[in-house]
Amino acid sequence: MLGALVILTLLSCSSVEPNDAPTCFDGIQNGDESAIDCGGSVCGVCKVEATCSDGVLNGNESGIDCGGPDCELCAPTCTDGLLNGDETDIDCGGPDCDVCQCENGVLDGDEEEADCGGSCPEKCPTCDDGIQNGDESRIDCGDVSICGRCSGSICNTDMDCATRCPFIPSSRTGRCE
Ligand SMILES: [Ca+2]
Ligand SMILES: [Ca+2]
Ligand SMILES: [Ca+2]
Ligand SMILES: [Ca+2]
Repeated sequence: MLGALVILTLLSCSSVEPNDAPTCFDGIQNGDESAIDCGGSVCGVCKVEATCSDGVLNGNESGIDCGGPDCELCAPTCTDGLLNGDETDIDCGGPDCDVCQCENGVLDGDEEEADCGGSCPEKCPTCDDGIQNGDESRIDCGDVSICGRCSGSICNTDMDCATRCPFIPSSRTGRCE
C-alpha cells in the first residue's frame, strides 16, 4: 500500500512542470503554440481576426473578402441576390447569368402566359387593353384566333371580328365594324 502511494507520488511529481513551463495563459508564444497562448497541441485554436484578404468569408463580409461595411464591394455574381453587373433582373440576364424567367419564352413561375403577367414587368396582351401587343396587327384586333379581325376586314360571322360582322345584304360576307 505504501509502495503504491510512493509510486503514485513519484508519477505525479514527474508530471508537474517547472514554473517556467509553457502555459496557455502566460502571454508568450512558447511550447508548440502557433501564436501567443493558442494553437499547437495543448492550447485552443487561435482566433483569427477577420480581414478582407484572408480568403475566408468572415467578419461582416457578404462574400469572401468583400462586402459588408469594411471590405470592398463584392464583384457581381449570378447568385448574390442583387441586381448588379450586366444582369437584367436579379441574378439573371446579361452575358454571364441564366436567361431571366420573364425572358425565357417559357410559361414558368407565376406567369399568366409565357414571359408576361404575374411578377413579370410585362402585362400579358389582352384584346381590350388599348395596346397593340401580342400578335395583334392593330390595337386589340388582328390576331384572328384570339381577338378577331380588325374593322374593315372581310368577315362571315361576328366571331371573325374584334367587334361584329354586319352582313352586306347583297353578299354572303360582311366587313368587321
Ligand atoms: Ca475575410
Ligand atoms: Ca447578381
Ligand atoms: Ca418565362
Ligand atoms: Ca391588345
